[in-house]
Amino acid sequence: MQSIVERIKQRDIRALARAITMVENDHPEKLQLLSEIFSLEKHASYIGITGSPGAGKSSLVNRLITHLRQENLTVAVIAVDPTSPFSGGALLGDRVRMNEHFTDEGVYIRSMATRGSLGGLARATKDAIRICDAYGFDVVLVETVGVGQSELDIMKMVDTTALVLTPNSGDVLQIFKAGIMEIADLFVINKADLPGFSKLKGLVRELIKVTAPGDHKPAIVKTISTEHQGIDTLWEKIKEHQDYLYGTAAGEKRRIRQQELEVYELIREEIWREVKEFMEAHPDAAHIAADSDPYRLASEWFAKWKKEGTSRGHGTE
Ligand SMILES: Nc1nc2c(ncn2[C@@H]2O[C@H](COP(=O)(O)OP(=O)(O)OP(=O)(O)O)[C@@H](O)[C@H]2O)c(=O)[nH]1
Ligand SMILES: [Mg+2]
Repeated sequence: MQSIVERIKQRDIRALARAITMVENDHPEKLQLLSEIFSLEKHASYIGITGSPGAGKSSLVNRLITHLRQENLTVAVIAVDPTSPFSGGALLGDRVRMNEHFTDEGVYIRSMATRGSLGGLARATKDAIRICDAYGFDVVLVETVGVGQSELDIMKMVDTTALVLTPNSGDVLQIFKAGIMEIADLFVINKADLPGFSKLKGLVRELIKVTAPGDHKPAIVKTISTEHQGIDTLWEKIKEHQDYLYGTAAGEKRRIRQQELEVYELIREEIWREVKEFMEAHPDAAHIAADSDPYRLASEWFAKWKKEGTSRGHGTE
């Protein structure tokens, strides 16, 4: 364990990859690893890029990488595709689109797979972000497809989330979905070369008026990623949002809230791990029938675990 963390400190890229695989596979020593990782010095900005399939997220990420490298910033990209169990397809596509950065040592691109992680893909992704941060990247970009629960979870952890929309795609419906306004720190209207840009911008502007009464109104950025247009503005707006987060009381409050949510989530995951192990090792464990009363069983098992399981001590594996 120590050696992996040591190697990460020494910027061994293979140790970084190995650590991410450990969190993906829910390795038994995961929490210890992450705790050690967390104690390392970090300073990365966490940026989320989300939006529907084909909106141009990878193209934007690719352009952003180029822009950030020109500013001498190092970048880790984590591509998440919850629809694919192995993310092979997503990675292949991204390899094509981010090809030019593959030999650059200041850029690391990784796609996340679900595998067996107890906390799911969202949990593993959050851990991977932290690992990239500890390694020393200046910016961690997270690309997720769509706006399902898993993406919302991931986006709650990043500093700044950009929602990518495209004109004439019915995309605007996305922003009416529950939770999306809450996480969109800025809107990117990509493919602005296609007709319908002004209409979409008007709609988004109206929506922001109604739903974001706070002191930080999300910006709307126009991009044409295929023509390198708007990327510098996008980065500027991301930085403005970072200034808000790290330079105002409201931003500070939001960061504390994010941290709280993460602690609760980790506790939930740890309790579940222990209860599950307890149940599986218990002689009566298999007695759940199709017509069992789930409420009664859940409270009985929880009570049983509290009584017998917690007193037996930990580390049963
Ligand atoms: N006309 C136009 N096409 C674009 C623009 N940006 C991206 N595209 C095209 O849109 C397609 C999808 O781009 P991607 O970057 O793969 O989109 P994505 O959101 O990463 O897609 P998934 O990861 O599959 O969800 C590609 O064919 C791009 O060339 C743009 O600004 N204008
Ligand atoms: Mg993509």
